[in-house]
Amino acid sequence: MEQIPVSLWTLVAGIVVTAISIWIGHNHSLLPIQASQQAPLVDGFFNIMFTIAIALFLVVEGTILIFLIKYRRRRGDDTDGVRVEGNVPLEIFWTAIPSLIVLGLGIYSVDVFNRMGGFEPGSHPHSVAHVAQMPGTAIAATLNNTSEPTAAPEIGIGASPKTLDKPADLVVNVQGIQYAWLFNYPETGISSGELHIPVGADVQLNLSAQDVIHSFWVPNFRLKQDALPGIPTQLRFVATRPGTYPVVCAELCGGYHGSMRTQVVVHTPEEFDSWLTENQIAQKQDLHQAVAVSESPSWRFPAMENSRTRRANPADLSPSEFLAPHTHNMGIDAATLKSLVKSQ
Ligand SMILES: [Cu+2]
Repeated sequence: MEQIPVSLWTLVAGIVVTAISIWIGHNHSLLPIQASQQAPLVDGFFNIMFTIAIALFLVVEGTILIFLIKYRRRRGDDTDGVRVEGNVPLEIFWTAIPSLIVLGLGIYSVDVFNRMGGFEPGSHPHSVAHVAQMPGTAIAATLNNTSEPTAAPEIGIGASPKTLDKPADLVVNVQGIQYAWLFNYPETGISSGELHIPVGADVQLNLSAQDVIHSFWVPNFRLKQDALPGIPTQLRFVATRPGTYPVVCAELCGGYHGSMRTQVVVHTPEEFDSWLTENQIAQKQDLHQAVAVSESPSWRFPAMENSRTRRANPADLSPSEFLAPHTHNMGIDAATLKSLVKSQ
């Protein structure tokens, strides 16, 4: 042991720490499955930061452990420890290394943000064709109170350097309300409580909020964008993997914020086309029914209709009505719930 020089030990330790850090940094399962073109960019950045964090952790905690054992107080040793004044080269070294790391990460993050489209929101005017093909859809669009933008909003994640001069393949207007997401397809007049998109399409979401700030977050896409009352924002992306992924409101927006969830369904192009056709027909029928019973609550939110489960607007429900479906799973009956809500 004593014959091996410290420099050699340090070198070996350095190689081992580097190898372990890189392996863990690229083989952890902390993040959900990637489902958008932006996801690998974000994860590449995360993995580098995670690798550095693991290396730092191993160096700091490893040194503590070695010193705890090697320099422990021996039996009968009551002398003072060695007086250490400081070490200027060492201080310069451990200030310079973190500075370089932070600077490098900063530059890298700007590059990732640029490739995600963060620097080009609203870069090109995008006019949406919203002339309704069917007699009903024009009315539906008006009643859904969807604002129809003529240019892409200037805040958010916009075109990536690759898609800079092209309009998006599909535009969806997304409205956050307490406590739901409403999706409106201006080109077809479809309204939905879930986001349906084709895989591989360049999708542009135009986000708005009716009441308070909400945040549209799809963990599998690694994308999150605030929906602000009165200030349009956008989120442009390409989904790369068919499947169903959660959409979460990531901005505390009121009492039932936690239930403000829906899903994004990424279809194959054929599936998406049949979804479009099905829903255009279904909503046309709903509209005719709705005209007949104009005061039915579902009339105000045709968006909730397409899932065929008649859900009312959450904002119109009393707390106990809203909570009823959830309490079923908690073993609370309706009467208890009512008394609980009343006693608040
Ligand atoms: Cu919300």
